[in-house]
Amino acid sequence: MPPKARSLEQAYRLARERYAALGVDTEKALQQLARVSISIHCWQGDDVGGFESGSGALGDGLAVTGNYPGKARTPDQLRQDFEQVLALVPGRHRFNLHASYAEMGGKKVDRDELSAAQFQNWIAWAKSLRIGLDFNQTYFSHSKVVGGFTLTSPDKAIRRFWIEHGIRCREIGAAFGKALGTPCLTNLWIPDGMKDTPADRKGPRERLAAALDEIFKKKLNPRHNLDSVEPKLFGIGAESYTPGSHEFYLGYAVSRGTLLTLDAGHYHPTEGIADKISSVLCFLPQIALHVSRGVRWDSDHVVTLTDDLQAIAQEIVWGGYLGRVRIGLDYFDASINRIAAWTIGTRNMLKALLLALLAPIAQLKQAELEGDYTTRLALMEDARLLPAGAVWDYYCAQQDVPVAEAWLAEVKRYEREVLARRG
Ligand code: RNT
Ligand code: ZN
Repeated sequence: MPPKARSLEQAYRLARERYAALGVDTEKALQQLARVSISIHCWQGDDVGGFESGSGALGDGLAVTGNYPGKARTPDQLRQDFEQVLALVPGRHRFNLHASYAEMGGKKVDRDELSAAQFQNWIAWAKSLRIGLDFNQTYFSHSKVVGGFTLTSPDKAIRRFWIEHGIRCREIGAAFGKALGTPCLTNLWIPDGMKDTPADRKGPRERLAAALDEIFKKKLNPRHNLDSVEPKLFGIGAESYTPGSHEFYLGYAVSRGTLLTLDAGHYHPTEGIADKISSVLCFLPQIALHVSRGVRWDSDHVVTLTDDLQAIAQEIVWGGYLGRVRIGLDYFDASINRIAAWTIGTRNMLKALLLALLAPIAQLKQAELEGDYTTRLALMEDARLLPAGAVWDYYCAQQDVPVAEAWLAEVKRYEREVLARRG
């Protein structure tokens, strides 16, 4: 065994003993972690650009800042970049596509005409990598987003166009799930809202509920496609009113049996999503997450290992919800190397889950039951500096991906050999 591998093993062995003394089984934690699939978003790779020609620039409530060189400009480049990410992240994960990543094959296919035909390359690629795909309707960057409205538009023809888009995307999701043998989550988010105080808050919401009912009318096999709806408090140009608010979609999901997507950036700046998980899971069998990091607003910064992130992971793990929460990422930073942005965020999500898996949760819950909040707080705080890093390094080595910061050298090499040559 090379000396580096030996010291890694030794550090792990010591860590395992330290955790065992607290009643925590590190082997079991790693087995559980290895079963978690993160749905990694395609849109970090190309600044939410997509591949339709002739569609508008990014807009309709989304903004990306930065112009770091080497952005993927073709589907093949995006696939190549994502394969590099997969080589740097331990575990088996999923790829989350947007409808705007359709490959038109030279034809003009508008969003209300899309079918699985435009996604055959994606399906074949996912199959070859043995990964699952998730999907999203794309209700932005398009000329039919009129006045900031899609499904809530007062114009029936606009609503009809976007309803058709919603229906088509569910069929595409089902085709993904069927071809890949793992249910596709098709997530619906619309940018609709108003900059200033509306006179009618009810009308757009009633139109939205009716439009959604049309989109979800056809029952699809849940082994192929699962639907989710994503609420939001506000957006750029929609500061005063968003019809698709949290209450709106929570009611919708519970009454119609869809999933609900909690995005970490979609609430008041100090309002986390961690506390919502066990609340909504009292009433919904499954939910989805868009793990993101807002800085002062829904800015979609790269996910870092914050207290917020750890709280989300703790809720999922400590609540026993790993099988009921579909964890996805949602951020886009064009000011740094995009492969690094993807890798940092995904590795952080996994680290947060590992920390939660390694916490002495049985003791914490026991102390709480006994009303011994002193012990609960003391244990929680001491747990922060337990040797989780050694367990993480061991896991990366076991999963055959770079240990600790070694992944960065790989990204730098890829930047020199691939990204820098893109011009
Ligand atoms: C926007 C939503 C939505 C998008 C992606 C690109 O605020 O979070 O999920 O970020 O669909
Ligand atoms: Zn989101």
